Amino acid sequence: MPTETIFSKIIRREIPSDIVYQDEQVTAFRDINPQAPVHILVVPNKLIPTANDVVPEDEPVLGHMFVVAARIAAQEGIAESGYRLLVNCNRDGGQEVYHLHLHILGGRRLGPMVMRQS
Ligand code: DGP
Repeated sequence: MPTETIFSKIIRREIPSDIVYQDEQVTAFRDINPQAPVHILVVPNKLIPTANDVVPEDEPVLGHMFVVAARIAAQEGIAESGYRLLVNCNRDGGQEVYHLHLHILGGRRLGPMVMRQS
């Protein structure tokens, strides 16, 4: 069984967070450590630890995450100016919380997609 993270408690509203959207499939809330003026995480209510753990049965919820992200981007006023949707996977991807989530980042020019090697 995958191990629950803090996100499961947020989804169940057992700990406080700034939830901007929730339905039976996904929960979206503001990141505690925002990297841009708009930084919202869209999380499947079902615990999927990483992108590696996605299975064909998850296709509906994964598609729904994009539909919800587009709706939130419009609500936040960043749809036209643009934004970035991002999923980190495992150590090299910089994943910190092992409950799959889609970052919505926007509200400023975000710069290069990845850090350049020095
Ligand atoms: P990642 O590196 O892709 O696993 O991103 C995890 C994000 O989750 C990171 O930007 C900070 C955010 N985060 C971690 N703990 C909490 C929390 O308790 N509440 C909220 N709102 N965000 C959190």
